[in-house]
Amino acid sequence: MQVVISTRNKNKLQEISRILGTEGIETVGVEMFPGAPEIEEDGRTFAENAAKKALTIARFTKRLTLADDSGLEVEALAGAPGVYSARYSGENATYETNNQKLLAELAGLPPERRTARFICSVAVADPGGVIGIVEGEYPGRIIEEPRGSNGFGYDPVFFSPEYGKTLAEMDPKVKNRISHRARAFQKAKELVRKYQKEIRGSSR
Ligand code: ITT
Repeated sequence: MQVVISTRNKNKLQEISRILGTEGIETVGVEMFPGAPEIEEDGRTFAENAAKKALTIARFTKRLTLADDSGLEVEALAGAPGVYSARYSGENATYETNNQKLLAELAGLPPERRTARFICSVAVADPGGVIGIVEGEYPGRIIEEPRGSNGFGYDPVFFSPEYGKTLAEMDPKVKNRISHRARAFQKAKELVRKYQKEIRGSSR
């Protein structure tokens, strides 16, 4: 079974391929389909953006497609950066400038006021429509200085109390087992399985 992953983010594609690969679901990135449309992420929620990304690419590729929209919600910032996580520090944002902005916004706040969570919404769609949307989250807090070099995005400033380290200090294998993305894609796997069964059933 092959599914298309509607992302242009190589780090995300790698994590997703590893998560789904353990169940024998083969992934192919949207980059393999020349001319695939760029999708404007203009939804108000992660779920809306994930659904738009999955459906647009399912229609273009005519294949079962999974898309995730993910980001960081910081409690003291009323849920920001949220759906703007990728471009938090502006048009030319990099992971580093986003982390710098986040640390500046939280400067002076004590650890107990720096709680945050990563959220990941995954939508599954075929050319006929969206089949389902699931969500996973991972709780933690923002530390004062980046630590570690694994992962991507906000990983170096996101501390997991459960493991006593940042996600960037964590073995990627562990992150791929416990993260918001892992949790959401575990649920998405079930949707893919159900879809496979129904397709097989209806072609008999
Ligand atoms: P696509 O839209 O092509 O999938 P993207 O990087 O724009 O790629 P998102 O819209 O989902 O992806 O933005 C998610 C941003 O949230 C991402 O750029 C990171 O800054 C942050 N993020 C998401 N998951 C993360 C993770 O596991 N670790 C660290 N940061 C993460």
